[in-house]
Amino acid sequence: MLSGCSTWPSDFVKKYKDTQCWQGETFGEILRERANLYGERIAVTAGDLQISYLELDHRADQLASGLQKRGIQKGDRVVVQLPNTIEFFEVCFALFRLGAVPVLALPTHRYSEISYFCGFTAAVAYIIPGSRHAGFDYVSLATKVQEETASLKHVFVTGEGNESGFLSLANVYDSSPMIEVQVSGEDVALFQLSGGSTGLPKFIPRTHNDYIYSLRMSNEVCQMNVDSVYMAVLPVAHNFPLSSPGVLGTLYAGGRVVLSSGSSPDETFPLIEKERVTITAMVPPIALIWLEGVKTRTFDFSSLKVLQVGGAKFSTEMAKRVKPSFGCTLQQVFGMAEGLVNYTRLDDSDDLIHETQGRPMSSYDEIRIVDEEDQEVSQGEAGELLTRGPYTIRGYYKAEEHNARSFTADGFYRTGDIVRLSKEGYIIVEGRNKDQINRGGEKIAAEEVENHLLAHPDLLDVSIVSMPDSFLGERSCAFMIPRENRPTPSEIRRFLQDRGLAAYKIPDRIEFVDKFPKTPLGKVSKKMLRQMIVEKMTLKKV
Ligand code: OOB
Repeated sequence: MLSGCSTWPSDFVKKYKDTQCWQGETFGEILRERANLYGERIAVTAGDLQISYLELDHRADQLASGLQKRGIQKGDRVVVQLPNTIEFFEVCFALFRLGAVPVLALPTHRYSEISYFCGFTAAVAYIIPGSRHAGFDYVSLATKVQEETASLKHVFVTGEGNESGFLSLANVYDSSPMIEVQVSGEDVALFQLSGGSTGLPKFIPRTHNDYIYSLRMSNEVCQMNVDSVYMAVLPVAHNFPLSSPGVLGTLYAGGRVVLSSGSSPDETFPLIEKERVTITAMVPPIALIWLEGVKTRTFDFSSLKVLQVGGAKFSTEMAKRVKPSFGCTLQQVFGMAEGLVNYTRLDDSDDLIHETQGRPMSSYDEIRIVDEEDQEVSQGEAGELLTRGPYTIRGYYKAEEHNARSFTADGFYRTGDIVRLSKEGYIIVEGRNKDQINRGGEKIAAEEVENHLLAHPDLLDVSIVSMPDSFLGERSCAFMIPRENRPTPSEIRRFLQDRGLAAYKIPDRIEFVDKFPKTPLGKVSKKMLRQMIVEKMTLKKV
């Protein structure tokens, strides 16, 4: 395995192989098999563009060959920051074939995140959209990052036309065959990024074996098959639309992926009708917009069978509106890039679908719900969810110290989620004991943003907490103790933007205080800060 990654102990490896969870398949081989099986059938549609299984297979080969000629080898890390385009698939499958490891950045990541991803993983290449995407100039970002990152030999840009000075990916495809690379199921296929609760994001190594197993199980639970049409609304680099069952599950099943460039009803509803979409996935705020949007628009949703909602808690009240509004089954999805994914089942009772976040997709998933002393709570009580299983990692990449805290001695991942079990054994997410804000599915590690703010010369101390929000579920609120000069909130926001922090991490609200409330042990009490902001918001409403 890639150095810096923790593998499963040998008895677990044996168990997961004996039970056929891990079948030794790799993504490179899967695409080849699907191309043989489905040939001219369309694999991915994006606007007016489409690519068949056969073409995707060829294009991935040619790109792998070209990347290989430029020195990209097995185990090399490549930061991939692409929107929902066909190139995303060609790039990922080319890298899978080479045994190189895509580090899947989100399109919203900026200098602060990207420079860290490239530097920490010692990435050899960074792949970006060539033209401005969503108003952002990735070329300038890449220029700066490459100047500062010694390992970064290549920046490749996708799309038509290229005045950046970087090499166009289109010129890398090479029809001479690549030198075959031995890639095994146990190799790392890709790096997902953790939502995180500490100062810096963590890298999540997912192997071919474990990730493909998660696709197989997801496909079974979500009843994916060759007739499935999955519409990707969320950015495909994220674990949910990538693998639960997402775009990769769809390709595994021989179905068709439809890429949407946005999530608004105006973009997605006509696409559902036109492409006869059968399944799609979203975070709760998008579901809310859809539920409102459907009131004033008439489209044919009859092809839509499953609407998945996950990434953050979906309220029971909203959940109840899905079936009457769209005539399809709601599926709640509670997952994490580290592994474990819970689904409500398509034939579950309405009560389970409305009120719970599902149950683990695999019978080999082990879960424990524990109190602060790591003792299992009694049935129905709330506690922290710990998990281990055939597709849950045993450690983050090169993060020994952090791993010692995030995993138990016997390999359970501490999710930081507070959950309880319903009487049917389904999980209900109650809250969280990690220092994170879940802003409509986008995760913000409080400490990461606090560290940026502590670099501000006029701030003495900072503490960031969540505050309730009717649309996003939560937003972030930064409490600050200023020094002599008190900066204005807009100065602070600009400061963070100038440091290249992704926009969704910039605090929604800023509150100045003289001191922080403390716990009896003298630590800043985030609980009391959360109460303070709720009280302030309630007072304002009255
Ligand atoms: C998904 O993955 P991540 O890595 O962005 O975030 C994981 C965390 C969970 O630990 C939990 O705190 C929260 O997001 N979460 C939910 C939830 N789904 C995720 N909290 C409440 N209700 C839910 N339904 O978010 C992710 C990965 C794969 C599939 C789906 C979501």
